[in-house]
Formats: sequence, C-alpha cells, structure tokens
Amino acid sequence: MNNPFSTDFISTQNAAADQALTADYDALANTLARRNIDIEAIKQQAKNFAVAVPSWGVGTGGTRFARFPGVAEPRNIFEKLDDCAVINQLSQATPTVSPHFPWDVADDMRAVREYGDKLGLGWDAINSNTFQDQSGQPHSYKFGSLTHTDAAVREQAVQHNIDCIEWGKILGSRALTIWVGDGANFPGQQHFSRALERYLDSARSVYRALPDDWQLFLEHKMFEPAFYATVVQDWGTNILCAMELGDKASSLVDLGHHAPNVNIEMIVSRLIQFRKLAGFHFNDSKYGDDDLDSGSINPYQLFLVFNELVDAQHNRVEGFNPAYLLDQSHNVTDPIESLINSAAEVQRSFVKALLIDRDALYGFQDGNDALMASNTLKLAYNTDVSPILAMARMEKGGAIDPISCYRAGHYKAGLVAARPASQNAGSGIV
Ligand SMILES: [Mn+2]
Repeated sequence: MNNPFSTDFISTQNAAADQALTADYDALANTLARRNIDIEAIKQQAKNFAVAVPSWGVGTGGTRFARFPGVAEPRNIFEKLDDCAVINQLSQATPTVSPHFPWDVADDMRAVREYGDKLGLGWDAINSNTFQDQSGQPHSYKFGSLTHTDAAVREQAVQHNIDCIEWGKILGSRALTIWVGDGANFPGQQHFSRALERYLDSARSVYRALPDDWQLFLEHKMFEPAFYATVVQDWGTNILCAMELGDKASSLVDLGHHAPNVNIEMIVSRLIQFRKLAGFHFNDSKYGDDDLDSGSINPYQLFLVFNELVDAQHNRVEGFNPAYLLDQSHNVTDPIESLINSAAEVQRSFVKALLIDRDALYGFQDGNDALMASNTLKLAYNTDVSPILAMARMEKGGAIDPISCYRAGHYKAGLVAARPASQNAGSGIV
C-alpha cells in the first residue's frame, strides 16, 4: 500500500507525545473504571469508527460571493485521493471516500478504483450533480432538474443519475445520494404539489435503475440556491418521498440543512424509529447552510445526535446501519486539516455517547427526574476522551497529534509546483 508518510516519520512524531499520552490514558482509565466503564472496550469501538471524506471537501469550497483558491489544491479525482489518503493515514478514521459526479469522472473509472485500492481507500455513497450545468449538456438546470416542468430536462437529470450508478458500480459503491437545488424564488413561481410529484416520478425512474444491493439516499435542504421554497425542503417531505419510493430509499440528514434551532437529534430518532435513516452529512452551522467544520459551533448538538445513534446501537434496532459522511466547505483553512479535525470531532461525539450510563438514564426518564437525566448526559459529554482517540489512532498507525504531524510533513509545500491554482476544482457547497 502506498502511504503518503513513512511509518518511521509518524513514529518519530509520535515519540514526542508518547509518554504524556500513556499517563493521560491511564488516568482516564481509572476515572472511567470508577463509573464501571472499561476503557479498552471503548477504545476498540473508537478504532472501529469510520466516517467518509467527501471528495469535494479536499478542495477549497468558496461561497456564492467568491472563491479564493487554496495552496496546491487537487485538480482531479486522483489528486483528491492523494489528499484523502493523508487524512486517513493520520486520523485512521476515514477509510472511504464519497465521490461527486461529474466532478470526479475520469476517462477510465477502473483506474480510479485501482488508485484508491493502492492508497487503501474504499468508496462510500456516490453523489449526483444536477444543480449546475456542465459544458455541452443539451438542457439547462436553471429552472430545475428532476422536477423541471419540461420532461426533456427531467429525462436528462434522470439519465445523469443512472450514469452515476454505473460509475459507482465500477468503484464498488453501494449507494447513490440525490440532492437537487430545485425550488422557487417567488411565491407562485412553482406549484408545490406538482413539483413534488415530478420529483417522485423522476426519483422512481432512478430507483428502478438501482442494483438490488444498493440504497438511495435522499437529501433535503431548507433553502439555497432557491430562496423561497425548495422542492425537498425538510425531513417531513424527505421521509414521505422515501416511503413512497420503497425500502431501498431512506432519508439523509445534513446537519446544516435545517432551520436554526431545529431539534435535529429528535429528527434522527424519528428516522431511526421508522427505519428510514440513511445517514449523515456531518458539518456545523451557525445561521444557514454554512458547511462549517463538524463540532466547531455546537458540539453538544453533535453529541446529542450520537446519543440517539448509540441508543439505537445499544437497543440493536433492526437494520440500523447509517452511513457517516462529512460534508463541509473550507474557505479559510487547509481542507486536509479541517477534515482531519472534523473526523476526530465526529469520532469524539460517538465515543462520548458510548460513556452514557443508559440504564441510569432510562431510570431517570421513567422516574421523571429531569435534572438527573440531563446530568447523566452531561457527565458523559464533559468527559475529555481525547486520550482514547489519540491512543486508538496511534495503535492503528496514525498520529497522536494529527495536525502537528501533518504540518511537520510539509505535504502541500511539496506539491505547489505540481498543482498550479485552478478556478474549477470540483468542489463547493452541497
Ligand atoms: Mn450535504
């Protein structure tokens, strides 16, 4: 396997923090033992945790105002995979990539798969793109794609999704995520129910093209690019569509695609209860679809989402197997650093949720002890699990401190000449 950094380099970097980590880990082991928690079992679950990196996330995203290219941005799927391999080697938590088509189409898709294999990277859900026009396409998506009033435009968008499935089959993916930017900017512009019916008709055509062992992930978004109404705007419309389409369709939750203050963890619970949780696009948000780094604004919300996920795992909910994917847009940071950080923050929320005393929580819930129920969650949330994350990383061959290790490796400085600035880097807010 072709690793970006040598084992020796990472070991040398880790040597500086090795002793302190062991001391911190042992101290935490004692703390957790007093709460009847076996740190080794928690560490094993941390090691098994994985979240997919979005191929578009390793490029600089930009906003609708401007895009400022980053240093040595990847220009194609092969260079994106190189960057994803850096993230995975140092974090040991991101073994798969979620590609975006047509941004990631290559002349030979088998070569893409082989390149990923050499880097030890597999493939998660693939993503279609009918929210922008590609050069040379016959019909424009200016007024919609899968929901367009013109059947010819809808057929073009359906065919693109079917093409995506074919590319995904070559890569070995098992799921297609659909997000459409379709919607309206003016009251009266669009007939709500007719637009949704057109969405369902188009989605049924895509659904029929799915291989037997594939899933269809439906993604909703409250606003943007349409600022008055989007066709699949919230989890209610999303789950209705998923139920209409069939068992292979389920609802994907992008944390940034809700109105401010929406109780996302409760939506997660409902989707789990009705077997319709596809998975996540993890990110964080302050005002709207900011696509900020996971856990950077509201880490407690991320923890509460994982409380629901770990609860489902604890109760062995039938068929529970959500896809974990990052979906962020990086404008002021090195995307590699942001994605390393974010993978660790998602993993941190998972590990903290494992520390919740569920029997005690259920007891407080049944006894209507609101304060102690809340405190039970807070006890887990306030526990610093950093030593568990670092130990899990180190034992798998990753870095104790991935960001400092990455900076010491001067990875991008070595690529500046090979990767000149490009305006079209196949990245953005989705
Ligand atoms: Mn998303």
